[in-house]
Amino acid sequence: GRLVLATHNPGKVVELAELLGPHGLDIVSAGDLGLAEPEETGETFIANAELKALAAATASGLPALADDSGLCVDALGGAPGIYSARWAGPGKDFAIAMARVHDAMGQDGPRTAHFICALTIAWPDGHTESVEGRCDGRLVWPPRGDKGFGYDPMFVMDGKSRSFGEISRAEKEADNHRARAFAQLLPLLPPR
Ligand code: ITT
Repeated sequence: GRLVLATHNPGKVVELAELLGPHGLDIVSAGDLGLAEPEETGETFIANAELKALAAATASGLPALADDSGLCVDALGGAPGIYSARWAGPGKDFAIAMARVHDAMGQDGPRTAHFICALTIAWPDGHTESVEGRCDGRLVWPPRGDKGFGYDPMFVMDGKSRSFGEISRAEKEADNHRARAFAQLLPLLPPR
């Protein structure tokens, strides 16, 4: 069957396409279908994933998978959280977003943070299923490496010494918040 990837973020497309690969679905991207990006008015990751997936499923007539994710920093009371993309500004500049996080944290607080990834699959009839994955780690400064996307260069996952910006794509995809969410979503995917 066909599945719409309801995201306009190229970094997510790479990771989700890799995770979906073995499942044998025919993936179409929201961008290729010319689907509009709905405004993210939700107050939780799951609410935003649901509204993006539903908008794409309704507009396309196909099942749609959306991802809403972000970085939650303990010293900032969970910010930027659902506002992680918005902290990069209209230019989507994550060097600026990372510097904003670093400046807001100050020197002395805890360095701990986690990524959350909410995934929703929605069907054209309005049915949805949502799951959430989390990965804990700590923030480093200055950012390290140029792989990955978003906040990857400043995040070191628990158990690793290198940042998500320094490890290979395969190593990041093997275990992170998105892979953990996806593992729960697998039994809910449409058949190939
Ligand atoms: P879509 O809504 O089109 O999917 P978006 O980039 O606006 O794209 P979000 O609203 O979910 O998506 O924003 C999440 C932001 O959190 C994203 O832009 C990244 O900067 C960051 N983020 C999420 N997952 C990440 C990861 O695995 N590594 C680094 N940063 C991540």
